[in-house]
Amino acid sequence: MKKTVLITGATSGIGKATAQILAKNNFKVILCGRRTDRLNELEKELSEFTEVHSLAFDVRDKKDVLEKIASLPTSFSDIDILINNAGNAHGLDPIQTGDLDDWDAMIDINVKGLLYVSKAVIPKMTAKKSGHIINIGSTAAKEVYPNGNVYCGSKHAVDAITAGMRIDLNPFGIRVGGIHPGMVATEFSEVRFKGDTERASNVYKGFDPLQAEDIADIIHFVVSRPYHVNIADLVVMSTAQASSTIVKKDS
Ligand code: NDP
Ligand code: 8X3
Repeated sequence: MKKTVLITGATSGIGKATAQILAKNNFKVILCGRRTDRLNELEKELSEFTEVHSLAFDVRDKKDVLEKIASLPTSFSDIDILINNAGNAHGLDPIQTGDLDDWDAMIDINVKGLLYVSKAVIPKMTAKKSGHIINIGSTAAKEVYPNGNVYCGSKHAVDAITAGMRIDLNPFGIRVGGIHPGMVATEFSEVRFKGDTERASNVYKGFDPLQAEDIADIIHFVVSRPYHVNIADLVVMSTAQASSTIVKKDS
C-alpha cells in the first residue's frame, strides 16, 4: 500500500525536489507552502504519477496549521511520514545589529512552525503506533558561524527537538530523524538576502554545491529503509565543503 507523506515547504528547493522524487516512487503526497500558484502547478505536475493534495498555510499561524491538517480528506488523513522542511534564514548580520523581524521570522518559522505542524500530525501516529518524522536541520544545527547567530540557534533548536521527539515517541514505535545539509543551491540565499539575487548567487559560485535533488534522493533513501531501521541523524555536505566556513573554491 502507498504511504502518505506530508511535506512542508514543498513550493521550492529541497521540499519540492522531495515531493517530486517521492511522487514518482509510489508515495501519496501532501504538498504544503504559502504560495498557492506554485502548489497548484506542482500538484498538476505530480498528479500524473500519484495522488496529490495541496494545503496552503503559513506555518506561523498555529490555528490555520491545526485546522488545515485536520481538514485533510480521509484518503490523505492517515499520514505515515512527516517531513518538516519549511524554513529559511532571514538576514546575515552580527548580533549587535540584527533585525528583530528577521529574528522573529527564523524562530517563528524554523522552530515554532515545525512544532505546530508536528502537533497536528503526531496524535494519529501515536494512536496507530507507527510513523516517521524527518526534521530538516542544517550544518548550522551542528556548528555556529559568524553572523549566523539566530539562524544557527533556530537550527540547534531543531536538532534538540528532533532528539526530544525521538525519545518521547520511542514508546510508540515512531521513527524520528534529522537531516542536516550543508550549502544547497536553492532559493534559500535569495530569501536570506531579501531578493538580492546577485549576492545570493555568489554564495554558490566557485564550487560545486549540493542541489535540492541530492537531499531529496537521500530523503527517499531514508524513508525507504525497512521499518526497523531509523536513520537518526545525517550530516550531508558537498565535497567542496568541510565546515560552515571552510569551502574549497576555484581560485
Ligand atoms: P527554499 O527557500 O528554496 O524553500 C523554503 C521553503 O519553505 C519554501 O517552500 C517556502 O514556501 C517554505 N516556507 C518558508 N517560510 C514559510 C512559512 N512561513 N510557512 C510555510 N512555509 C514556509 O529553501 P530550501 O529548500 O533550501 O530550504 C528548505 C529547508 O532546508 C529549510 O528548513 C532550510 O533551513 C534548510 N536548509 C537549507 C540549506 C541550503 O543551503 N539551502 C542548507 C541546510 C538546511 P512558501 O514561501 O511558498 O511558503
Ligand atoms: C543553510 C546552510 O551554511 O547557510 O542551512 O547555514 S548555511
